[in-house]
Amino acid sequence: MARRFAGDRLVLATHNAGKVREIGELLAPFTVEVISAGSLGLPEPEETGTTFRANAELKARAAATAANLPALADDSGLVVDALGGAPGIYSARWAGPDKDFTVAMKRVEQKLTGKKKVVAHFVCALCLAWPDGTFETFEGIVNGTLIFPPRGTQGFGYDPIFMPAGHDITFGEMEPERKHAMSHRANAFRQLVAACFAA
Ligand code: ITT
Repeated sequence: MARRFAGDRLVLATHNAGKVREIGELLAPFTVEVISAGSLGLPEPEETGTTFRANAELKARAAATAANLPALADDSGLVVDALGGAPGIYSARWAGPDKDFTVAMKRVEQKLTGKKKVVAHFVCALCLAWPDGTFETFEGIVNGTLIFPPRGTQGFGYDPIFMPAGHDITFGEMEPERKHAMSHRANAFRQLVAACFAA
């Protein structure tokens, strides 16, 4: 049995503005006050894990301890089979110190050297941790293909090159509500809600 979330305040342990927006939208139906990591001045822990799950747990547990409140962290990324799973857990790092995802998407395109239909998936691990050290983790994925050049200005990160399976537009071209109906993050979030939030 997963531990239930009984509080009314939650720290969102991410410094990524795209995630803050999306997780904020997913949490909107719940009566919980969301406190940003930035407003508490929480440091960004070094992501030393070798899996999405491990990195989500490390970030959530560090934030819960530092803030003395339950904390929710997200570790996610783009997994490209033809690149041996890259950029994977290093998805943020491929954007370089300036966090420029035009650069990151270009790097992916260059490494694919002209391959046309490339399958890929996004992964999202969400971890809810409590100050006493307990935590619950959930993972979601969404399958799709990559398309170049990038399309659309919605979303964030690698969204403009990712076309979810069964759709003919990229996440970058999709309204947020449609992305939330199928995304890796929404998928992990549904599991979290069912296990920890639902009555
Ligand atoms: P935090 O650790 O502070 O949460 P981060 O950006 O460093 O922020 P990650 O290490 O989890 O987070 O990096 C994941 C990267 O994968 C992220 O920077 C995005 O570029 C990309 N990514 C994750 N989810 C995505 C989505 O829904 N759409 C597009 N790109 C996504």
